[in-house]
Amino acid sequence: MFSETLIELLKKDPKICVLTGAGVSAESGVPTFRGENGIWKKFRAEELATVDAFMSNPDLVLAWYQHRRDIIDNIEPNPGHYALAKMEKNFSDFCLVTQNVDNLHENAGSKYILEVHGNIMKNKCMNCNKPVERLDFKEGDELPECECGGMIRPDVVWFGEMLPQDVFEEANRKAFQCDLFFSIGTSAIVYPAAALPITAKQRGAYLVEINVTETELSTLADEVLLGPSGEILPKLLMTAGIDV
Ligand code: BJW
Ligand code: ZN
Repeated sequence: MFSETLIELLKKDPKICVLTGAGVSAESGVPTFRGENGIWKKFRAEELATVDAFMSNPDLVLAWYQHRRDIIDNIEPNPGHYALAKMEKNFSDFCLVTQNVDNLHENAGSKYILEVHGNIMKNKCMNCNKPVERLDFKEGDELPECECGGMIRPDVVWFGEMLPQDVFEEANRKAFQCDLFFSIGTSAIVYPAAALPITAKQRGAYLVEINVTETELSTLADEVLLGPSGEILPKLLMTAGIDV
């Protein structure tokens, strides 16, 4: 199932950079964004995850985020998250970049996480940027407001918005420098995060994709491991002799 090249590389303590997406959390019960699973009340992510959607229908967008927080509150990390936390401990240069906003990597014990699309548990004022830790919103509730009068929104990155600059720069640096890059559970279509595996490959890294289906990245990858990340990652570590 795994190439000898990959197993031999893993035994040499390579510099590793991992990019995760919604598929990594799917086995925990978090819906992905795209595909049949990704539709909430007939809306696609592209219709809800924008400033325009929030400004024209804040109730709807806040209710979507509340729905997702409610799911996350009741689930656990899966073996894929735990395997990645284990990798961080086993390799001397390991960087986990996640597009996920669900905290599951942290809950699984990963320490050094670059959250390039923010975190759904955090909120902020649209006007003064003041952080607001937790928001519980029910449809029909009055809209939450900051003391400055600004609207409160989830502290995540919507389409058309810049990613947190320092976080993304660090992710880019790690992709640039790594020997081995894993793109896991992501459709790899949302930029600039989707550029990270391409950067790594162009800089000479060995590129491995783990996904239940092929993606636009598959033709560029050196190795595509088809299957659920919660099954493949623990098997990979076991095959490479990394204690799981
Ligand atoms: C499994 C599995 C299992 C299932 N095991 N695998 C035209 C061309 C190029 C770019 C653009 C363009 N038009 C606009 C853009 C830019 C835009 C973009 O990339 N759009 C594309 C859709 C075309 N990007 C942006 O706007 C970004 N900002 C930006 O570019 O700033 C510069 C700028 C400024 C001003 C003006 C213009 C540009 C920001 C992007 C922000 C994305 N935000 C979201 C929401 C975050 C908050 C939230 O969670 O609500 O991020 S959208 C959503 O997509 C979310 C995700 O992080 C992101 C990626 O999705 P992901 O994780 O890949 O999930 P899925 O569902 O797509 O895929 C899941 C995968 O898992 C699938 O492949 C399954 O097969 C697999 N899977 N089960 C393994 N068990
Ligand atoms: Zn404010």
